[in-house]
Amino acid sequence: MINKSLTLSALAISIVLSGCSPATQHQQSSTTQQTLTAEDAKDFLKQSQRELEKLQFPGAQAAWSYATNINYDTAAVEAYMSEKYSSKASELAKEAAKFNSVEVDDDTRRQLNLLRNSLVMPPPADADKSERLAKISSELGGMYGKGTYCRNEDECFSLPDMTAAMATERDADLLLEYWKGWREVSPPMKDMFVEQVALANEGAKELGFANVSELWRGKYDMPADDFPAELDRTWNQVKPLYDALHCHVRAELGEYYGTDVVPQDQPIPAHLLGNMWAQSWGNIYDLVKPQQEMQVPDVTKALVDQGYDEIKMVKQAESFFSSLGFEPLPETFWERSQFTKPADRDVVCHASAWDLDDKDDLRIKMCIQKTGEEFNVIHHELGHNYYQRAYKNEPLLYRNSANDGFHEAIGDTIALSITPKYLKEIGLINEIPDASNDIGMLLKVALDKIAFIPFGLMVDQWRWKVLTGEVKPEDYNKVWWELRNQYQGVMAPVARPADAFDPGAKYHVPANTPYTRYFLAHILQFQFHKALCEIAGDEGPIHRCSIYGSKEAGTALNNMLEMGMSKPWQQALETLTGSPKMDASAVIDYFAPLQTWLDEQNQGRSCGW
Ligand code: X8Z
Ligand code: ZN
Repeated sequence: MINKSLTLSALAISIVLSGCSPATQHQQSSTTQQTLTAEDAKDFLKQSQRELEKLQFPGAQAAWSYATNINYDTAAVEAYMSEKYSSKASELAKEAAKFNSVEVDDDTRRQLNLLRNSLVMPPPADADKSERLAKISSELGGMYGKGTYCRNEDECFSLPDMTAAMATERDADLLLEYWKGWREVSPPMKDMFVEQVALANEGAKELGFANVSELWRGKYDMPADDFPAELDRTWNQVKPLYDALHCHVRAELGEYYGTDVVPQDQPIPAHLLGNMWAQSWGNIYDLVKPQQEMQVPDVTKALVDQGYDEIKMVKQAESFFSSLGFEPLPETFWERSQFTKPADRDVVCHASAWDLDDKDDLRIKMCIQKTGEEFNVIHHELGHNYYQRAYKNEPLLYRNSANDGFHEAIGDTIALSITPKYLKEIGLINEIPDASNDIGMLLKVALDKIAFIPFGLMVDQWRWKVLTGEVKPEDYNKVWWELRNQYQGVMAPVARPADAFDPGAKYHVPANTPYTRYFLAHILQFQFHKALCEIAGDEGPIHRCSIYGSKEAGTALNNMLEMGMSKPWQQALETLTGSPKMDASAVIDYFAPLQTWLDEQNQGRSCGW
């Protein structure tokens, strides 16, 4: 999550058009058009920016205080500020509609449109309902943050504890215990979630959207109804690689746990994949690795051996960005960030990056664990911070990424450059394994990145159905697992109880963070990496390329970041890659040797589910 989703979007801008249908809204604007000019529109945007900023920054501080110290009072202040911001933004969005029929330049039109659809959960005009929506949002986030699983009265586990256990434990019964245990956090969320959906849909309708799904799908510089086809197109490019990876992983897990635990003609049970949500599988590399001995750097071990602490991990990540020519992070970043889980209070441990004032008050909020996986997450979060800093001089409505997938892709792009060559350069390993070890390395990366892709897609396939009302509350969990099965080939390890609300056990559902962004990021980061490697003049295979130290690559990247949201994302993509089209062929190229290897391994196996 990034600061914008806590401010501009999650604080939910909405139009207050009490009792007005969209048709009335249009009529209203056409009657005022004679008196309003393009100049008026520009003035209006300037004034709106000033008014929003006044509420946005204290709102972000309230959100920060809550996320880093969950209690009764911080919850109240956060909900209060969030509501204040939304109602102001609503008023402005309503006024913006007056310019619907005024002839304005493209730039002005873009900003006026952004005012209308930067929302995530738009509140209804009714003040009580708007307050209730803010309160629910705040409470759901807190419930997730505070969540624990207690085995008995004196033995409780936090999510970071269980995340670590899911990564390293190999006892299927224990894994199942944690898997089920964490999912006890979400049934109490369900009623509020249902209410939230209804309230936000009411708000979306007042804005002229059919529902929140249409609003979410409408943020991609193309008609909302065309967007899902773009996702399908790219997913179909990657699917053969995913299917091959799935086949191999299922077969190896069947060898390890037995085919009674991992049936070879069914989806893979979700508790065995090294991750609480079975969303990335790199932690089970040792169970599925090639038979032939392969040297693959163990970054977790290297960090421990070299005595890295949490701060040193962040400093190391910062130095990568510095090597590209980005300015060091400000002193306040080090003073104000949350790097480790405080012992004395509840916090939201899920990693996020914040920009509190659109000047230079950048921070991350994490509960860092000393692992290679978290080293990547640190790069991910810093990517958000450097993006935020790069677009800070844009007008308020453009202070965001080209689309939300871009924001999620930047740090990951940098992390793709954490290659053996780079690890040697910074002294984390002593030798660069030769090319005969590449399959091991590619498999490790694919377990994280390729395994993630269908998960990145299915979360919002579920949410869109929920938000349109196509799926009713009584079927929420059933449809969740149908989609898990369909896209990922993953199944619940045990029959789920009637009151289960498993989507609520995934951070982004109670936090209302749209998830398609991560799917997009997992495609885009390979396009970015490929382009940056070319600019850096790296001539080797793309999976061995590191852009570390390339000022040329840094400048090219910054040129795109600086644009913020000022132009359609296709244009931002073209600025860096030379093409306006999202395209998974960079993914396919990157993993080409692995696809060949997987196909060989899978010969004679029956694949699919
Ligand atoms: O939520 C995140 C980031 C913060 S924006 C840590 N990610 C998704 C997740 O954890 O589910 C990164 C990858 C996917
Ligand atoms: Zn992120």
